[in-house]
Amino acid sequence: MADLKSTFLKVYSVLKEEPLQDPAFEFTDASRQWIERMLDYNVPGGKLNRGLSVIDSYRLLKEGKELTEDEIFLASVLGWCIEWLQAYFLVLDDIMDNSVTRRGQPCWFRVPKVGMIAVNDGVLLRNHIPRILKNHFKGKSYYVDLLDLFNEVEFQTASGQMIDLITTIEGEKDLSKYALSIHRRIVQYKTAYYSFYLPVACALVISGEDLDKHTVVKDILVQMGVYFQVQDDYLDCFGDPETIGKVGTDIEDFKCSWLVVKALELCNEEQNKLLHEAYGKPDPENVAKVKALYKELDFQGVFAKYESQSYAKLNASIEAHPSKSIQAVFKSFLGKIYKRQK
Ligand code: DMA
Ligand code: MG
Ligand code: MG
Ligand code: MG
Repeated sequence: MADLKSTFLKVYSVLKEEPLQDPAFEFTDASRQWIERMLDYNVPGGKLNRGLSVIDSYRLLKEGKELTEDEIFLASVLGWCIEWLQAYFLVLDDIMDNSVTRRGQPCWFRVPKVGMIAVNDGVLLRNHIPRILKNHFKGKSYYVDLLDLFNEVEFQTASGQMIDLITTIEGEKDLSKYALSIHRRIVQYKTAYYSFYLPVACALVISGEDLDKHTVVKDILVQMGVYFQVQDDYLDCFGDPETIGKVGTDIEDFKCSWLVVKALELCNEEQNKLLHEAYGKPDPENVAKVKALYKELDFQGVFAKYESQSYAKLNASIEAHPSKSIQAVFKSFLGKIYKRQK
């Protein structure tokens, strides 16, 4: 695993040269330095779960047959395209969520002299993806399928981000609109497709599989992605910022988080009143009131129950899948996130 990660990181240092030497632009030293710093700051510093899962899944789909060096390289390129996509979404997400830190460092837009240049950096990160795909996959029979896959998933993610954001204005002063059904729609689109479906779909495409025949795979991965985002919502409030590398902002941002939806479900009249008054306010006193309320409602316990139930349900869906190799892909993914602290 440590070995896989270091192989994967070596591919980053190869791929990073491509946008720096892109013949379609006349680089100056300053612009090349900007891109290099921007990439190093935003692309490789995460857990790399999504990217590594492409290689991992590809290997499992091959059922024990060793991957060639070339196959590992191509799977790594796709893994990095997902990490690039993630970097693009996170750079913009942190601006929109008014976040402070990411991966244990200030959000990119908070770095001195970066500011709103980060918006264009996000656009550039996004533009690098089809260029990397072109450099490595043009001419392959599945090239268009890859382009189409990345386009579809990007659209779903951006649409999810939209509903995540507009729900906070629609919900203004009307917390009663927040429900599990809305939460599910938000997280399915903003997180599940790009974080769970995309890595496995990439592995399926390079294995020569037709994605249209794998709707069950998509459904299970979406279910897993929803579980993952509920964890993210939980960690936003109860995670250790040192460990998760970011400081939560969901309460301040009036987000339709799993926690607030659950709180609305479980609270009494008095607690409901407090929630309506304090939720979505930027000052630390109100945030502390909401957190205290979550603790009063025993959210550690409520979440632990959700976590074990989701795990059991996911395992049942996995066991029902006819292919042992696809089951192995799911199990590997689930094993990486079950009871995660970061
Ligand atoms: C993030 O949701 C979704 C995308 C597409 C980046 P979020 O704002 O809850 O993520 P985070 O907690 O990492 O800011
Ligand atoms: Mg965010
Ligand atoms: Mg967000
Ligand atoms: Mg979050």
